[in-house]
This record gives sequence, structure tokens and C-alpha cells, in this order.
Amino acid sequence: MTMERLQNRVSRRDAVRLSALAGAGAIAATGASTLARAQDSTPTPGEDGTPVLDQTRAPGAQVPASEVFAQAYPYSLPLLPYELGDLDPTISEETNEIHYNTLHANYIDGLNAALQEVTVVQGLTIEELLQNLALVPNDLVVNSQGVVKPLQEFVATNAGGHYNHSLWWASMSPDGGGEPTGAIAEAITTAFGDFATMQEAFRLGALGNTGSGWVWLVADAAGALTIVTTPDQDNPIATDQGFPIFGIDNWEHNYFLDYGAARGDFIDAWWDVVDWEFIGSRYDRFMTTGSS
Ligand code: MN3
Repeated sequence: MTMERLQNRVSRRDAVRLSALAGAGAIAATGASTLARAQDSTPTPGEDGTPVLDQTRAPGAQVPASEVFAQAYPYSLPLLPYELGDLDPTISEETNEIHYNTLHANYIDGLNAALQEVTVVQGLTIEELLQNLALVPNDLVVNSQGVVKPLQEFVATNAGGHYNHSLWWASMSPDGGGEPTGAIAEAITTAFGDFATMQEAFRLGALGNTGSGWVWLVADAAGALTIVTTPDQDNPIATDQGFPIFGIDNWEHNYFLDYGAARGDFIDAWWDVVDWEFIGSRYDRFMTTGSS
């Protein structure tokens, strides 16, 4: 749907103050009358009455990387155990600087803004939120850039963006590289035959993902591994494609400065910074707890 058509769909009927959405449970219980009363009794902030998301950044908010998947709203950037320049030359400081401080931070700001009034999901971890996106009200809202979308879509994109990038940073180390060991290594051999075949499958997955997106190693409930791709910031948990053990961000912002249009070269080079210790632990934890 074009932006113009989407905006044309914004009518007085849709113009519900976000504060009226203080919990999907309340809305589901009381139905349209609650929304109608809120509309009648409160001024509407958007130009055409569409609620505006207040995207105000909490300055300097960061959480230790080990706690990012246990954190509930408001979400924050994971503190990295390495400097942004430490992954050079595989990924330059300039690329990581924009990626971490601007792009990842923007997803967190967008997510926190979108969930300000949605108390029903504020106690959820980022993983639980992706498993329960249906709890988020689906009324149209407008963000700080003037984009109008259902609130649930804003949350899905920004929650995926936060989760995906948190996993991205955690999956790398300046001391990375080499080959996996332990249970993850055995699972890779079972699924692909050998490590090199899995690497090739990653490259082909990334090249086949012609737009912006991610290529993932996912596990099913029994721990069996496959490679899947997702567009944009979709996360395999939300799209029911398995549990993401790790993924490679193949949006152009992640490689264009360092590799130009050669996405395949970036994927091949990335294995020099992959942190198999983290990934092996994540796989082991998933096999015992079913989560991050
Ligand atoms: Mn990215």
C-alpha cells in the first residue's frame, strides 16, 4: 500500500489517542465504547487526529550485553565488550559507529516510544515481545518522521531491529574466528555435513536475499539447524521460522562502506570475527531453556 493510500485511511474514526490504548486487555474487554469516549473527551495531537509517538531518547541508556535479552521495557543499547573499531578490518569503525550509535539506537527509541502506553507488554523481554506481538493494539499512529502505520507494525519492526542487532553485536569478537566446537559443531555437521558447507549456504542465503534483510542459523525445538532468510527487520521468532542462534545483517549499511556492492565478500570475511564461544553457549542455553 502506498503512503498516500495509507494516510488516506486515517480518519476521525481511527484517531484514537495513544493514551487510550493503555493495555490491549482493557480494550479487548470494553470494546469500542472505551475508544469512542477517549476520542470525545481528549484533544487529538496529530494534524489529522492520528496519535503521535513521542520518540524521546533516554540519554546514555545502556545495559550490560549479558542482560539485554532479560531486559523489559524500557529497552536500551547493550554495552559492548569491545570497541567499535576493534573489528577492523572485517568491519570498520565507521560502519560500526553508524550501525550501533544511530541505527540500532533508533530502533530502541522507536520501540520505547511505541510502547509508552502499552502497559500490557511492558513486562516482557524483547524475545517475549516478539512472541506476543498480537497483544499490541493495531490502531494507526504516526511516528516522529511522519510515517503513519498500525502501532503493531511499528513495534514489530523496532522490536525486531533491537533484538536482531543485540544478537549481532554479541555474536562477534575481535578474538573471534576459527571453527565451532561442542554441541553446536555437532549440530552443524549433522545439518550441513561440514562447517564449510554451512558457510557456503550462508553466502548463498545472503545473496538470495536481494533486498535488505538477514540470513540466520535457526534451531527447531529439537536443536536441528537450518538456514533461513528474513526481509527488513523481521525476526525468525516472530515469523515462526525457528530460534535464531545467530544471524548476519546483510543490509547495505553493514557492508557498503567497507566492501562496496560485494555482499558475498562481506559474508565470507565475517567468519574472521564470529564469536563461537558466545554462539556455542547460546545454542546450549536454548537446548536447556528454550530461550536466549
Ligand atoms: Mn543493521
